[in-house]
Formats: sequence, structure tokens, C-alpha cells
Amino acid sequence: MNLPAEHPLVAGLTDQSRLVRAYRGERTDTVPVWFMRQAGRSLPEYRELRVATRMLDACLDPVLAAEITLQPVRRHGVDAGIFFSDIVVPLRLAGVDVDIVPGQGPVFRRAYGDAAGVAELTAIDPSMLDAAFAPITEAVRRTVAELNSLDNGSGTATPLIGFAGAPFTLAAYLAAGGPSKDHLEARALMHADPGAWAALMWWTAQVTGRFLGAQVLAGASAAQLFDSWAGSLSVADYERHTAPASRQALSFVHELGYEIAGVRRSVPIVHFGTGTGELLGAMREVGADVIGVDHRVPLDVAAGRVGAGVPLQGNLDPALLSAPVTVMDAAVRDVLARGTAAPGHVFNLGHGVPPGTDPAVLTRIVTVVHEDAAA
Ligand code: 1CP
Repeated sequence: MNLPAEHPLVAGLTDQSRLVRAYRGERTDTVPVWFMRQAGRSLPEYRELRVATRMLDACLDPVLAAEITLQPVRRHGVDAGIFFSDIVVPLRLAGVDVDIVPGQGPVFRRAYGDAAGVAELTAIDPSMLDAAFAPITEAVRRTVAELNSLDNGSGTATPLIGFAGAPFTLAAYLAAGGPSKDHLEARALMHADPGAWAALMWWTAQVTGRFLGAQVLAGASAAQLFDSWAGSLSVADYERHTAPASRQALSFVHELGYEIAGVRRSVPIVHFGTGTGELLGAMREVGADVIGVDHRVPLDVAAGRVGAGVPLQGNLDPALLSAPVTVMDAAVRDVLARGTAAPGHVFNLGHGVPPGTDPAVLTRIVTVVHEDAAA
């Protein structure tokens, strides 16, 4: 299926942006930069907007979600917006009883870590979501309308990145009924009842893949799949029990292409997880174009693990955001230097911005990255 003519990639607004070019493996005038969790509690303007609204209600309010997405782009001059939402939003829209509890994260009415729980979920037909995504589609449209005229110094519009949780990471929450340390409930179900596990993987892949596809169709110029907790799996379990579902989720983006100057293009897909040093090659195999690397593996080492020709995203340790400026600047330059080992590099943190971060530090990093000669 082709993206519509007004999509920013098709209209030529973001196809040549630093972000999209780096995701295609091209070197750009400067390395593009954005931050995971750039929208959120590090920004006073976010805290002010969110005062009276629960997290998931904010995600489903198109005006609020668009405004929160735009705040860090305006403030820091980053090369991309990431859509303000959460990985559990499509579950809520499917009718699953989930809330995001401040200081804790997603909490479900019940845990779904057994055959009965899985049966309850899979009774919901994922195709019902296409209509339920109206607030998401509307929020993306509003965001993109402003990003299209926001040039942060690259001479193009600013692209929006859509995102979703990978089936395993969603299952880690569903099986435990909330955040868990080693994701034991999900990993136990995988082995105790492979049939129920396969059904759960199929259902979450459908739900989360549709969520990602809807954001791209509505105007996102790239997509990121967060398999944040995949690092708790062995390579064998990852490949056997979760990779097929991640591949299935990404098929909802793969089917959306476009043609520009007679050349067929696809929408770039980034795949990220934490503690995934052993899995980097396997995570590429599920159909990702770019691998997001956490701070545990230096980018030049990661480049060797994912194979030649794969662009990388990452990977400043978030702990450095509170270090003295000279220490932080040196670490930023080290990340940039190691990133030259990949054909394309998008600067980011190794995981999300910690809530207490001084936003001026993030703005400073954007300047240091954009001024670095190594690009
Ligand atoms: O700016 C951005 O990056 C966009 C916003 C965003 C993203 C990409 C939010 C808003 N959530 C996410 C994805 C997400 N949600 C992931 C994958 C990314 C990652 O690894 O950090 C995960 C694992 C979640 C689940 C989740 N939601 C947690 C983690 C809980 C745990 O297990 O430790 C939490 C704390 C949330 C709530 C949440 N989501 C987003 C925000 C701003 C918040 C905090 C809500 C608040 O203000 O209280």
C-alpha cells in the first residue's frame, strides 16, 4: 500500500531530512540527534500541561498529545519529534483495563500470564482497533502539520518518529499484570504453555503492529519498535519464541511504501532494547533497518555485531547527563567518533532521559553534536 500524497515523506518534506538520510545509511552535514523520552518530566512546560490529566488520558487527547510532542522539538532543536504516547495505549484502546500509575508505570486489572488470561485477550479482534485509533491519527496529523514548517537548521521539515512496544515487552507487562524485574512471568509462560504463548504473541503483534502502522499512515516518517526488556532472553529463546511476532508487527510498516523520483522507498524502522548486546544481530534479522544500541556496548563494537551496512542509533549513558560538562562533552564526542564505524549514525541516549534531568543539558548536547567535526 502506498502512503498518501500528503504524507511528509511522499511530499518531499522529510525524505531528505538528516534523520531519514542517516536511517538510510547516508552521512549528513551533521549527525542528527533526538532523545528517547525527550517529551516528559524533564520539561517544566510538560509538568505544567499534565497537572490535571492522567497519563493515558493525555495520550488520547489529540491537542495535548500534539503539544507535548512538539515541546522538546521547539526547546532543544532536535532533529526529530517522537510521538507522545505509550506502548500500552493500543491495549487500552482494545479495551484492556490498564492504567499508568505515576512513579510505577503500566498496571493492569489482572495478570494475563496463564491460558485463561491469554484466552480473554485473544477474544478481542485486533481489527476493531483501526476505528479506535482516531485520537492517535488526529494527534499525529496535528503534530505533523506543525513539524512540516519547523526547520531546525537542516533545510527540511522536522520528521516525526512513531513508536510501539514489541510483542515480548508488552507480554512482559501483560503476564505480570504490571512492571516486573526479570519478566519471569512472561518467560515462564513461554516454556510452560507454548500454545498459549504463541497465541499471546500473535495477538500482541497484531495490536502493536496496527498501532505503529496507524502512526506512519497518519504522517510519521520513521518507526521505532521498543523491545525494552528483550535483554532478559537468551538468543535461542528470542529467535524461537519472540522474533516471529516482532517480524509480524513490523509487517504493518513494511507494507507502507512510497515512490520518489521513480525510486521505491520504504519507511525506516529502528529496533531498540536494553541489555541486548547478545541480541543485536538477531534484532536486525526481524526486519529492522537501524539498530538502537544501549550504553553497554560501544557503537564501534555494535557495528561489528550487526554486520556491515547497518546504521546505528545511540548511545550516551543517561548517567552522564548529571556529570560535569567537560566529562559529558568528552563522552558525547566519544560516542560520535565510535558512530563513524556505522554507515549512518543518529545520536541518542542509551535509554530514556531520567526525569530529574536539567533540560539545558539536553539542549547543550544538541549543540555539541551539531557542531562536531567528526560528522
Ligand atoms: O518522549 C518520548 O520518548 C515519548 C514518550 C514515551 C515512550 C517512547 C512514553 C511516555 N512511553 C514510551 C515507551 C515506553 N513505555 C517504553 C519503551 C521505552 C523505554 O524502554 O523506556 C516502556 C517500557 C514503557 C512502559 C512505561 N510507561 C514505563 C516503564 C515502567 C517499567 O517497567 O519500568 C513507565 C514509567 C511508563 C509511563 C510513561 N510513559 C511515558 C511517560 C512520559 C511516562 C511517565 C508518566 C508520568 O508522567 O507519570
